[in-house]
Amino acid sequence: MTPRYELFIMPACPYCQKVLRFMERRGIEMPLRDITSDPGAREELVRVGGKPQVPCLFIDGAPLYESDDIITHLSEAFED
Ligand SMILES: N[C@@H](CCC(=O)N[C@@H](CS)C(=O)NCC(=O)O)C(=O)O
Repeated sequence: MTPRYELFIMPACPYCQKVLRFMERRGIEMPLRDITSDPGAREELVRVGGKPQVPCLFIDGAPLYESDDIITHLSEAFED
C-alpha cells in the first residue's frame, strides 16, 4: 500500500525546489506543508523531526531529511 506522504518545505529553499522539480518531472503529487506560512507545520516538523530543516518528507509520519535522500526514496517508491 502507498504510504501517506507529506513534504515540508519553504518556497525559497533551493533544496526544496530541487525536490519539487523532480516530483513535477515524475508527476508525483502529495500535500505540501509550507513552514513559512503555517506555524503548525513548523511546530510539527520540529516536534517530530527534531529540527526545522527543509525539505523533509514525512513517510507515514516518519521524517526523512536531505533532498538527495528524499529524491532517492521517491525514485524507488514511484519507479516506473
Ligand atoms: N543538505 C540539506 C540542506 C537543506 C537546507 O540547508 N535547508 C535550509 C533551507 S534552504 C534549512 O532548512 N535551513 C534551516 C535549518 O537547517 O535549520 C538538503 O539537501 O536537504
